[in-house]
Amino acid sequence: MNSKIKLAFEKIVGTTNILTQDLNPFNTDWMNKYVGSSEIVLTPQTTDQVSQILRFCNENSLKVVPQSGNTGLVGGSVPIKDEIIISMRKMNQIYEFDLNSAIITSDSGVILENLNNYLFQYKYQMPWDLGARGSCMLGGNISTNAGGLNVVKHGLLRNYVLGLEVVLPNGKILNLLNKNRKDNTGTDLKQLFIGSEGTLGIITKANVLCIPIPNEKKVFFLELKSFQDVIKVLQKVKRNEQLLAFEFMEGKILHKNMHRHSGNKLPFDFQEDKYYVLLEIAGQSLNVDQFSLDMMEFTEEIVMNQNEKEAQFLWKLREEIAESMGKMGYVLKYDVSIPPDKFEWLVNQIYPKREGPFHVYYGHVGDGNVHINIVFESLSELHKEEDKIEQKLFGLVKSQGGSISAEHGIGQHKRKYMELQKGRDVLGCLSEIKRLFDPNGIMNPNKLL
Ligand code: FAD
Ligand code: 2HG
Ligand code: ZN
Repeated sequence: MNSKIKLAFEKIVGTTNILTQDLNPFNTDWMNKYVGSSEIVLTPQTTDQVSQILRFCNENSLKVVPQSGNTGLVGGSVPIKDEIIISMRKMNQIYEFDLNSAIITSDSGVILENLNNYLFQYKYQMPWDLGARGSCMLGGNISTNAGGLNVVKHGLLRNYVLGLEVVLPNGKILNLLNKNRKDNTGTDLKQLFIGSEGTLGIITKANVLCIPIPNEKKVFFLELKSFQDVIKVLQKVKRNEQLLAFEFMEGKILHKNMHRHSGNKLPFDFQEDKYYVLLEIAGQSLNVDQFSLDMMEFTEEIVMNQNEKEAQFLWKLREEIAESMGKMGYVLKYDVSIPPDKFEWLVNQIYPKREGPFHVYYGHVGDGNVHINIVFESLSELHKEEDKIEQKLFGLVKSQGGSISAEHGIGQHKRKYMELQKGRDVLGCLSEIKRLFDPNGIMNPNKLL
């Protein structure tokens, strides 16, 4: 790193907020699939410091990558080459929670779990939840418009973000903060930054509408004989207002993960050729009996949690899948949207008779979002297969009116399929917006667009 540049950064953030050694964790993504070669990480502590950093970078054509928890799954949060990493981890102050409006105001570098811990005293919680909750941060969640485990009930993150503070690539601070539940004053500019994966500016603060912690909840685990039965259960329970989550898992992966739980009582002796569903209902005066009865039509046995510890264990079986796949090798991950009754068909098109490398499908069936994970022994093998699989998979998804990314985003992984997904006109329009905000192309280059 050029010493003049380093000196300029020292003037802005001080020596304690510059890292130049042991940068592997910042350069490498969560899957060990994308590795950059940045020589410097900046950890600003105020919006003004972020603004000064970006102004300096813009004037000197220095490229940057905003990074929060670095749990992203599309290579968006790590540099491709030697971009400067701006880590938001030290912008971690929660300012207030307003009990009248249920709106929280916070810095963007607060970890999702810490936001929930803070809100607990008010009996409120964040409106989204995901397995990465212990590391992912508010700004990362907003920049990816994260989905997660209870979208089926609460809908998407972007509906809950009421205000933002954003620093543009030229250093200008856009004050889009807003604590009004209703604000109908023209084009909603903040929406452009939600889900734009750090390509238009850096989110420094946010106002988020929170939701009450439900009085009661119940978690169910079901074993089913076929994927068609999964869909039948979905149809049966989807119109129930208390349905909070509807997650599907192939027996193949639950069976493989059984060794992880030798001391614990599993809900089932998981079979490779069976299909499993985790359901949660939440609210007041839960009608557990009626709900169980609805599901009994399609399953022989239902396991229900008896206490909070058991609920957490049932959820662990679902949430640990992503991590357990990573332990098996290098993983190609897909998170496509497609009608739920097409999940099995889609996987069978990619691997007829389910032959090929070890692969599983699972995910948020209640949202029409399936995750397909394919494991390879080496990164080179993965890269050899990647294009072939994607051309087929994304073509099929498109032919069914689906989306090549339901929740993880585009990052560097799916960038070349944006035209297939969006079409030329829409992509052209998005590129013009990018040029307007970032004419010098310094913000997270070669990601998304
Ligand atoms: P990062 O990974 O650091 O960054 C993500 C993107 O946002 C990058 O492009 C980065 O440049 C940009 N960015 C980060 N901070 C800012 C900022 N302040 N301003 C502007 N741009 C910024 N995702 C889901 O949607 N649903 C899930 O259910 C889900 N489950 C997961 C489970 C596990 C175990 C893991 C590892 C990941 C999971 N993810 C899931 C993916 C990931 O956690 C989400 O994308 C999350 O929102 C990323 O947050 P982060 O703080 O780690 O952001
Ligand atoms: C989940 O739902 C996450 O568990 C991760 O979105 C999915 O790793 C994956 O493919
Ligand atoms: Zn997911």
